[in-house]
Amino acid sequence: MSEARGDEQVQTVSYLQLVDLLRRIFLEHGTSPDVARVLSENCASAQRDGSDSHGIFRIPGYLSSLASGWVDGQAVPVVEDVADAFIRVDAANGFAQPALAAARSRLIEKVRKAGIAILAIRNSHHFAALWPDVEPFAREGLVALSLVNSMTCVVPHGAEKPLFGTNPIAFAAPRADGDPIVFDLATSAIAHGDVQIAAREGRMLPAGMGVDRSGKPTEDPRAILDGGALLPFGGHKGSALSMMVELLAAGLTGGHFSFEFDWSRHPGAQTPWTGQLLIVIDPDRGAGQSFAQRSEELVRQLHGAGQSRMPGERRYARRVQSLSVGIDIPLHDWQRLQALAGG
Ligand code: NDP
Ligand code: PYC
Repeated sequence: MSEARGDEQVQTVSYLQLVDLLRRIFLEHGTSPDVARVLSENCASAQRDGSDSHGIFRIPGYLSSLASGWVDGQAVPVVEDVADAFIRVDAANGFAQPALAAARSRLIEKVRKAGIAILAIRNSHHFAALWPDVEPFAREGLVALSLVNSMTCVVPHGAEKPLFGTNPIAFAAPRADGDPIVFDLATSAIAHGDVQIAAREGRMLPAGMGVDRSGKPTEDPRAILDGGALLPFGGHKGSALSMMVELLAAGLTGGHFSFEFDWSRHPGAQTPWTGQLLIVIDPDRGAGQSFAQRSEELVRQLHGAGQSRMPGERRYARRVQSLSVGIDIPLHDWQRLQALAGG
């Protein structure tokens, strides 16, 4: 049932209802059942946790990329076991999340045996939030770090034209008495998705996020999207991290750098064709004591020092709320999703 929330009519749905609708949409638009399952859970989790730039907002982009033939929704990832602590996956021009799913159990086996393992995914499209890729490892007591590069839209510090992608980094570590510590951040001053949302809502951005097509600083999201570009966060420091993401997510995996693919012949293509690196560590091989107790102590000290909000906590709070009272979706968005699923 829909109801009014302030000025807006919303439909409140359960997480499982949303997963089911998204799964039917992906199937209707040509993905395999496996891909539809993985992407629908990923996208519904982002919506559930309030990761608004990578929830249902992204569905039109997924579908137009699929329709353009740019990404293969039926791709079957090829997993190669290349060393004691190294797995490679060719995502076969499909999405990155099914590639991770295909290698995950072997990756964990290697981590348990060697103390650390690397997963290098190439020939892949990542169009989602990165935290869903790392948080589950921390829930199994492991530390995980992941990097993905995207599409050229960020001007490196001191440069004159865009080269880097928005290149997120996500990290997850277990805690003894709480949800894992997770951060997930674009190395650009703002994610491209948030610029699109601001443009759609007619909002200006804070200063320092981007430049217009002539390279002049602008707070207008439309000027950034219309031939302009983003800036790295934190000047030369964010720029160095973004460079590292290009090197590890693309250079090391065999994926494309953010500037290396040309989607101009695929009108409608929106999913970056790049690579992803995951490094997963068994932390108890380090100090030889319970890492989760040590991270708990760090959180205790951070709280004591006055930090009341840990990264990840906003999402966890939203998750609790979504799972208890449901996920509010603007009615017109819900109706559009139902139409995309074929009624
Ligand atoms: P944010 O700046 O919103 O948040 C970055 C991190 O900082 C989050 O872990 C967040 O926790 C935490 N955080 C935010 N505010 C505070 C605060 N006041 N105190 C403590 N911690 C805080 O993220 P971005 O806009 O940089 O990225 C948004 C999403 O876009 C990410 O999920 C990212 O993966 C995705 N993205 C994906 C790309 C791709 O190629 N697939 C490319 C670029 C971005 P919390 O989550 O709890 O808010
Ligand atoms: O929000 O910057 C972004 C982004 C790029 C690819 C997927 N999301």
